[in-house]
Amino acid sequence: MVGLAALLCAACTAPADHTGTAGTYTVTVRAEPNPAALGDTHLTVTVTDANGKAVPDAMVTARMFMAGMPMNTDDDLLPGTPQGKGRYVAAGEFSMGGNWQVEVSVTPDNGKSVTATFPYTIEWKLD
Ligand SMILES: [Cu+2]
Repeated sequence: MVGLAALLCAACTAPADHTGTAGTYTVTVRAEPNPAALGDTHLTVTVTDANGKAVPDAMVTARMFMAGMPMNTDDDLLPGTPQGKGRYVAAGEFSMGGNWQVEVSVTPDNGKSVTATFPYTIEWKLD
């Protein structure tokens, strides 16, 4: 995990999907449990193209890291499993509380990788 400077993100604490842009794609990330919490998580990534159509055949990975911390390794590269209709699912873990980044990389069949990065604030669970 790694910790960049804390990003201001009002939406992070709401149980909402994160949506951003990767190249010409629109990428939406939902973490389960939702809102994201300490421990194992499933990330569902939805990719649509500039016309709003689902992109079902890209290679999608999600890298979970904390800026400034050494947990940023290739081990955190999680292959997304295509679920059809432009949805991809990856398993991962928020292994500590703090400010996380989830970097989603989309590589289309015939193109180069583009990325979108989403901030997640994870609270320590004290139970
Ligand atoms: Cu960390």
